[in-house]
Amino acid sequence: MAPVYKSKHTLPLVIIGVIVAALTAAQALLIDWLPPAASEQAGRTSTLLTFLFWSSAVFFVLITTVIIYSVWKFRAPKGDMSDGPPIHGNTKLEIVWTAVPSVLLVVVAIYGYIVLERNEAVAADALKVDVYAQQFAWSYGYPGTGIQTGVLVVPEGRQVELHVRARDVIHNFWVPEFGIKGDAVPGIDHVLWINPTKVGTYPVVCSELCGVGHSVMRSKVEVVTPAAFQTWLTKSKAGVTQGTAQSAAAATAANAPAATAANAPGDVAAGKTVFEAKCGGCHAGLGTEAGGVGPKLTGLPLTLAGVKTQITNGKGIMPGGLVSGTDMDNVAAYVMSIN
Ligand code: HEC
Ligand SMILES: [Cu+2]
Repeated sequence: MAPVYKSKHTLPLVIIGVIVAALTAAQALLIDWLPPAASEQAGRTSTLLTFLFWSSAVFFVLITTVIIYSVWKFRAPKGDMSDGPPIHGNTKLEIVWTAVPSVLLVVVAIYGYIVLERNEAVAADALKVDVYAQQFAWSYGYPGTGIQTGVLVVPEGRQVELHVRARDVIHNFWVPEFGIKGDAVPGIDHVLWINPTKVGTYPVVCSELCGVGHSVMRSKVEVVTPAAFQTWLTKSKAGVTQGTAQSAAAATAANAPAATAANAPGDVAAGKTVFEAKCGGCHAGLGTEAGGVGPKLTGLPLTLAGVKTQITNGKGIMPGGLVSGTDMDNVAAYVMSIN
């Protein structure tokens, strides 16, 4: 029977190609490279990334296959010290390997531009939130409401316009699930747009080395339903709670006297929430464990007044003024309760 392949190179090239393609595809498909997208921006960016990845994968497989085959097939025999045959260019090949990447690059440039344009399209009803970064904590302000929190609360399905600022050194605001990150630079108002699509709690990470506490500079973003957001906003505005949307919901569910008692000055439970948001980055295990940037706060000769002075003024690496007012009373009460 006549051989079905046109050249003696075809079969080995196909075999090597299949193996390289299988290994490449396995890496692509078996590893979760990106977290599930929780914003419109993340969805577009990961589709672009998938397109880039698979176009690269095709060329990677083609080129690697030819290289592996050539290295094996055309290697110099043992003891052969002679030069290889002189080969001077191949016009057809050169045109092809210039034209194909050029077309691909233009396609990627246009596609990338479209994604960027859509990701940064500003909605008329965007919710403006100030994001403050400082060693080693995040805080958020809602302009016109007086609300300051340690957890970013945003409604699902509405654009959030984040104004990212730094109070000391350069930090970087990053929510992996949102597919967006941006530097917080002292003196610069860096604007990021995010359209959250999925209710849930996601981590906020500092992704710019900013000092000893960098690795613990974390906070949370809660994406809640528009109704829950309104409830949280109203409660927070009234100064009833400075906690999270969940605690606001809990306060709503509870009867009125309980809600009042839970937020009376010096409340330990409320203080714990504040501690988690503002102090937990440095004091590990909610202040009960060693190993953070700051010391373990149990078994120390602390006084309530001393703790408040320390929170106001700061000490060493610990910045002063992280909390004030009711939050200060509550967090001080929490510290005394674990001490
Ligand atoms: C940036 C990291 C950081 C943050 C954020 C932080 N601390 Fe500290 N904390 C420290 C360090 C470091 C010390 C030790 C300071 C020293 O003795 O030089 C400390 C010390 C303390 C002490 C005194 C312990 C003692 O030995 O007297 C208390 C109380 C305390 N922190 C409470 C808090 C509270 C409450 C918060 C939140 C409002 C907070 N810290 C936020 C880093 C931090
Ligand atoms: Cu940082």
